[in-house]
Amino acid sequence: MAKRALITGITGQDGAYLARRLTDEGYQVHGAYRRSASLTTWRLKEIGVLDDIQFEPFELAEYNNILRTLDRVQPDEVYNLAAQSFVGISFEQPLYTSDIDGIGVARLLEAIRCVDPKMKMYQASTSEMFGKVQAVPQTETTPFYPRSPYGVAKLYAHWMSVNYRESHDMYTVSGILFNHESPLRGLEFVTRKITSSLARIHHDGKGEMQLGNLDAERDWGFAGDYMNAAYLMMQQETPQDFVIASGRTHSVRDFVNAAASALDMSIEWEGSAEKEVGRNQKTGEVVVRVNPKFWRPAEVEQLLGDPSRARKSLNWNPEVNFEQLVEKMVLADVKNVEAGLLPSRTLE
Ligand code: NAP
Ligand code: G4F
Repeated sequence: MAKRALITGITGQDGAYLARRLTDEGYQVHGAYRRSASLTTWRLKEIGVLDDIQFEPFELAEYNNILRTLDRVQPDEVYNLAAQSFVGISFEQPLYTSDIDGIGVARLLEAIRCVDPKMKMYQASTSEMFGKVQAVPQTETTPFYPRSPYGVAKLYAHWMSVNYRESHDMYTVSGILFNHESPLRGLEFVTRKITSSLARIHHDGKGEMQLGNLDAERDWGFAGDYMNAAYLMMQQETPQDFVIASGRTHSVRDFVNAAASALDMSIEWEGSAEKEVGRNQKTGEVVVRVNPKFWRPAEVEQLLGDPSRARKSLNWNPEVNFEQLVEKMVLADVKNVEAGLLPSRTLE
């Protein structure tokens, strides 16, 4: 009989890639979605799995709804991808973020324990938990020091997952995933903001984008590779947490340069802090401006993960490197602009 999986956060970037991975493995996939005026199905459609998903209305704030969903679906594996996932907004909405990303995970773990503690659970932990990093590179044993309400909430969830594993002998695993991106990334995250803005500037022959901290460094990988790791973590004999990362780090400025170069554009930087601008070398026009509005009250300056344990124990081999990722995202956004698929104004 086909294995049954319940994916929370099915409408997000990772939900789409994981749904693809699991349907390819022959799973019956139940997608838990948050009810809203307009259900976001474009990612599932884009990746070709929309018709394979059985949708379940689901809300992490509602314990009884979680309980009834688990009871009805009886999944073998639960992948908890649902979250308020935008770090920036967590400074403005710390209580909501704590409730969904922190307590919401406790609700889910407790509901699994009640319905059937044999159900396996994957928790979407994050490199944001390392925050003000205590060692470089970060591994599974690096101490945590979160720098945002999002990171704090995720750290609570992370330890709850460990605690249920150790207290109740449940199969819970946390993937400590570093930033992972794709053409299906939300437009408010810096990578997609850059690729969509540059694609539009390239198409229109004019325009500029405003960014925050250009010096922040991230370890960026491809979402498809990272959801493959999530699947592999759930297939092990013994539940264990893993760092999933590329092992390379780049600044936001590097990302802009790489994205511009995929469009045969070269950027010249001048000035510093909020006075820094990036000019199109050919035309001299400003294409990047710094707007302090995008600076965060506390910043994670640099992330760099060491995925050695995952490579060895899971035999995890990512297929897309940084340069390929940037190119993939830029070319997809060039097509999106040409097809009129990008909104003319985005809320950043
Ligand atoms: P995403 O695109 O923002 O997707 C988040 C999903 O969670 C969406 O489907 C959203 O539904 C759902 N959701 C939000 N609040 C909910 C609630 N109260 N109840 C039920 N569902 C809710 O995020 P992602 O990039 O795919 O990331 C997936 C998970 O991995 C998240 O937990 C994120 O924090 C974590 N993570 C991501 C990265 C990364 O670099 N992408 C790295 C480490 C960890 P709507 O469509 O209704 O908004
Ligand atoms: O793309 P970001 O918003 O991602 P961030 O904050 O690293 O969070 C993402 O990765 C985490 C894993 O480490 C996930 F847990 C989380 O759910 C999310 O997927 O920002 C990346 C960096 C930051 O340092 C930010 O300050 O880019 C900097 N940045 C500079 N200008 C900007 C901008 N970020 C955004 N979103 N918009 C800007 O204009």
